[in-house]
Amino acid sequence: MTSVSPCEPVRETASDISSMEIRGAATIAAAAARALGEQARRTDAADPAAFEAAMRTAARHLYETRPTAVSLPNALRYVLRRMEGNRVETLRSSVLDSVESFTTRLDRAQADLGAVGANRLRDGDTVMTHCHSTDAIACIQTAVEQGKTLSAIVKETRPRNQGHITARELVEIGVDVTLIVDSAARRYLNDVDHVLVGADSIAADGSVINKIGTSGLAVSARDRGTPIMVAAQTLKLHPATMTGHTVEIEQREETELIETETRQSIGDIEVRNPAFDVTPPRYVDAIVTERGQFPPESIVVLMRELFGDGVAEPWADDDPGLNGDRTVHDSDTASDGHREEP
Ligand code: RUB
Repeated sequence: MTSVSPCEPVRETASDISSMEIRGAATIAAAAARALGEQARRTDAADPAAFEAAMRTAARHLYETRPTAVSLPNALRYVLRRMEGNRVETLRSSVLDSVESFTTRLDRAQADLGAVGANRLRDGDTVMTHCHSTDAIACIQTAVEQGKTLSAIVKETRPRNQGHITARELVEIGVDVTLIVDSAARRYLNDVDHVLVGADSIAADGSVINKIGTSGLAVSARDRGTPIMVAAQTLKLHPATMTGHTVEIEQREETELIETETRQSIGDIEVRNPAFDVTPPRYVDAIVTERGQFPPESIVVLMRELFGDGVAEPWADDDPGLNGDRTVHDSDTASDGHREEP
């Protein structure tokens, strides 16, 4: 089989995901789906087999960018599984249609999830956030639109300070924001009514894989009796974890933590920079999705309903797959390869 290199927009999107110009699980999924659409538009394939091969190559290229957010393989799966036809033009239009339906579903899911999450927030509540999650912000935004006044204590989220993005967006929607260093979280938990975070993957056992620091925050919050709410559309459900696969935790560049010169001046040290961690289900009170809220232990029921017992891996020529070949460490999850309604 001839291997064609992905088109420019696919390579650019992949590069932006790797460098985190495009970041956050839902945003990555939407960008990857749109990039597949560009590939479909630009593929000058002579026959259906060549078109399909080009699409799979593009999907693999996108897949290999970041390993932890299952929204990425779920998005790729959603689009590729709906690729059908025995002519190039039919295949192309099926991909373009599914890219559009995927992005529409994504927006609708976030709005629906926001309404469910907003019901948990009362007028006058204070929320503590970690990292930047569009799903979490959707809950706050909907609550504000319902007329509730909310305050937020926003963890800066080292090393990349995604908390600054959260702070800016919350200010824009009229929330009072207090920014804190990550290590101050426990000190402020007494002032907080909810911890509200997003997820990159949710494993079949209800474990939540999210930005590094989430698990420590959840343990402290449980110690203080503060409820921990995870906002995660079903795109974040990791179907491969149903069959025992684990979720790979991305290790990022050491230079995100410390400049080379400073490091050399310290001496012979190891530097580790895991981007995500795993919060066990016992520390999570509710997983808020567009299908309602779930205790983490019951998320597997929803996962089975959405994915069945298996996970197709249509980007692989001979099917090693986007999810199946990833080793997960402590847990795994999430996606949107949904078998489901149109
Ligand atoms: C982002 C992160 C977010 C989830 C959910 O990590 O951990 O909490 O991706 O985001 P990074 P969303 O900045 O390393 O991508 O709710 O927007 O999908």
